[in-house]
Amino acid sequence: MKTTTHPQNGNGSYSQIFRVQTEALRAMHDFLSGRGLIQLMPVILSPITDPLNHSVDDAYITYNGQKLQLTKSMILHKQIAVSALDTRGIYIVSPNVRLERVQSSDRHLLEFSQLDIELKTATASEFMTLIEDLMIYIISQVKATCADELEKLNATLRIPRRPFRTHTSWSLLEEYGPHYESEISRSEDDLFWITDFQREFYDREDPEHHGHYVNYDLVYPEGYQEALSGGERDYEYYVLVRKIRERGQKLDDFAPYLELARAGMLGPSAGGGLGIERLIRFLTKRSNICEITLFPRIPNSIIKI
Ligand code: ASN
Repeated sequence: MKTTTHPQNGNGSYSQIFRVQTEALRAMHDFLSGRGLIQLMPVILSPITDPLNHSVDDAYITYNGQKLQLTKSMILHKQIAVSALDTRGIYIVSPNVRLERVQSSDRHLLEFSQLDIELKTATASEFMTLIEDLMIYIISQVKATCADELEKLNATLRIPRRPFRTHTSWSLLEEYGPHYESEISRSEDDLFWITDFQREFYDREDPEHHGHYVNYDLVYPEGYQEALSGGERDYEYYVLVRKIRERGQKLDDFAPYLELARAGMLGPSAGGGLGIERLIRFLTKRSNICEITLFPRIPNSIIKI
């Protein structure tokens, strides 16, 4: 088992990297608040969290006899919040803990930050348009404010052109096989979308095409892979119950969320989550995600500090 060293990158580039991060976060807040979205604070402890589409070890704590999980993503709270509030949409910079089982990876951290966004009553295409504008804005702002830093980091950024190209997951599976996302990420030179994945119960099933989903991943070019994943949401009690059962998951694990659904307190929305460390890795063109965090939590290694 590896032991993580500190600091990780050892090449004096932290100050440039964190300046890029600061400007990227500023651009994110300016853009989203300018579009009328409101910022919420994160939730870290809850009896419910995202079941995810891949298995990780659960991070539980017990408090006052109650078993609580650390947040894997704020999807369920995000859906509840956007339904309750009178707003166009919400965003949260949220810490996520995912105790990954991968042996080694240049793009996974056990603890990372996710920019979670959810738009009330939006369609997938409205959400995707917002994200295209957001990514163009962040990249343009970083290019304009961090020219020296990018030069020192030897990072060249292209401003992507709209609309971003779109592929379906099943057409890519046919063309490239099971590792299609990494393969196509290497061959594209602009950000692009992959749509229609079979995954978590909260992503909306396409009512017109059985077995298809109204969801998406935004993917970086040059081999940097996934930027954001999300979808339109299912919110009706009986639909959610059927889909949780179909996935072999327990209704009890989502009881407070399902109670709200049964009371009609969830509504239609579309959203997604953008990994902040992956964004900074892409903007600074670092090869390994642990180069852009001071205290990296790397899968399958000892955490020293
Ligand atoms: N953030 C994602 C979403 O909004 C969920 C996730 O991270 N698994 O759909």
